[in-house]
Amino acid sequence: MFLGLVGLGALGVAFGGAVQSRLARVLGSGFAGLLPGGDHFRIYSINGEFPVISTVQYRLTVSGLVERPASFTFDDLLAMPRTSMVAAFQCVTGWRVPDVAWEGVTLAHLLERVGVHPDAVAVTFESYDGADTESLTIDQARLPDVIVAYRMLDAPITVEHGGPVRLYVAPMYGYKSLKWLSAIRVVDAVEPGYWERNGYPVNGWLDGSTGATNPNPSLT
Ligand SMILES: Nc1nc2c(c(=O)[nH]1)N[C@H]1C(S)=C(S)[C@@H](COP(=O)(O)O)O[C@H]1N2
Ligand SMILES: [Mo]
Repeated sequence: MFLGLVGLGALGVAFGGAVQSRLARVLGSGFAGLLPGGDHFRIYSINGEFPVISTVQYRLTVSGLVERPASFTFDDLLAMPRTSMVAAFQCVTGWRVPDVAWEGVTLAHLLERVGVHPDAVAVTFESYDGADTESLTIDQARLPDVIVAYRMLDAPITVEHGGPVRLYVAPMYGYKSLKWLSAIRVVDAVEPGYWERNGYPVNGWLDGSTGATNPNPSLT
């Protein structure tokens, strides 16, 4: 009985999140920040999709200006050096969740594995939802607190939070932390992502959040 109730509670949270994201889309993302309950993640999906990908099916392709294009499995990622951190998550609309546990492999390590060409300028990201895209400069991508995450909140990343693998960009606003990460491409110019084409700054830098220094402060 107790277990049954716990299960139901979790379902309610997932369902509430999906409804919330639809409301947020209808009313504009600013609305999400006005919803009651501080310190809670609001669950977002641009197109209402919550792609369900098992860890067995999961692939992360890395291509573009690299020596050794690759398609990594979930187990490949687990076998790489593990980075964990506890850091806040902050949406540009105002909500913030402090002290979130994250675990994964640094993007810097992945880039090292595939061998980035010296003329690379930026990195772009694609999602299994077919809607979200993001980008970072190559220097931002190499920061030690930018990770390809496979655990969050001390558990495997749930579907609604973008599992099995999402990006976590600690020094920037939450919109940089693309969910359901499917592909990484190393490119020769910064390509503004979905949220940037809709008005958010390409830079997305959170001043003073992690003590890191923005390697590309002139980007707007
Ligand atoms: N694929 C995808 N990634 C996404 C988003 C999205 O809608 N789709 N929303 C972004 C925004 S604006 C925020 S604040 C966070 C929210 O993460 P959460 O849904 O796990 O709370 O995800 C980011 N990554
Ligand atoms: Mo956000």
